[in-house]
Amino acid sequence: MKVDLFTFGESLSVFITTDSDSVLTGKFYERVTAGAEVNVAVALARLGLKSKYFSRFGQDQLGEVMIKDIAAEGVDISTVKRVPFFTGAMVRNPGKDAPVETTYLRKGSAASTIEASDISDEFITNARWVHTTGITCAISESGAAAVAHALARAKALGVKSSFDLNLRRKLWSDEQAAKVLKPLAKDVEFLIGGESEYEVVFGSKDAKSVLKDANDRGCKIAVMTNGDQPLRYSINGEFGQILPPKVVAVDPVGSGDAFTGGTIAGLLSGMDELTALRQGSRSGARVASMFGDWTGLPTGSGGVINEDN
Ligand code: KDG
Repeated sequence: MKVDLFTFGESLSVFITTDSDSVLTGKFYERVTAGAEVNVAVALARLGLKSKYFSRFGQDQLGEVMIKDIAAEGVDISTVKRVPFFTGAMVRNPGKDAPVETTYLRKGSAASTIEASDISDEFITNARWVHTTGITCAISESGAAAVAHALARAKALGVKSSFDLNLRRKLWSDEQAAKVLKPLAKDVEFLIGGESEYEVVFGSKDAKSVLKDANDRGCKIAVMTNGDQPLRYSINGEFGQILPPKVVAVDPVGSGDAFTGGTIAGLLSGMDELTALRQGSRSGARVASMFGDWTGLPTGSGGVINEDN
């Protein structure tokens, strides 16, 4: 059956201290499932659309519980692979009084063995939209090849796609990231990045010129996010900005994915680009106002946020 979104990447078990705002002193942890791509898949499912997510998980208990968490959100996870490597994790503090500090336990993880042959044409032709991120490119060379393959096949098969630069400086150097990500940031319907991500990949954070440059590279909707500050966009050469709804920021982690998911869902529901970006911005702000990557993801139907959110 046709799905609205196909995405793939690494899901992590995120261990967050509950008794202290530092991993250095915390003794108790809450575990949740998250990851840039799966967050987008869940964002669409919450809005009543059909998401399919692929990853490789370890043959371990963390893999098992994470698959259950994702399936419980209504995301189609039926074609994931279980491989003889460990399931990745991340350890962090909640960031209530101190800045969020993250540690990854993911080098050599199950998901880092994702490869281009995992992404069959069937996954792509059975979807209305394909979403990828720079994180999959950072976790391994085979992951980067899988992203390049998925974007190329989506283009060849006429399926709309998006690419979130999602630079993770703990995973690779700026030079490595720019070399791999720049050639991928082209010919997508929707390109997303933060100010410093554009600076690393495109060598400039001047929103007007760098977003126009992205349009010229075939990215129809190019967006530069900036936390709770106005997000800048350029749609086919038309530049503008959107002020995100004001909220008390509790946990910004995951809000970028909520923005992306809310926007893609809006576009798939038939909204014009600007209305879809506004919906994305609303979704991102809501997630930032609550703790956790999935907690604040709004509900809706047909890709449109319900008014009571
Ligand atoms: O975008 C939110 C992600 O950063 C978080 O869920 C963990 O995927 C993650 C990562 O690689 O940092």
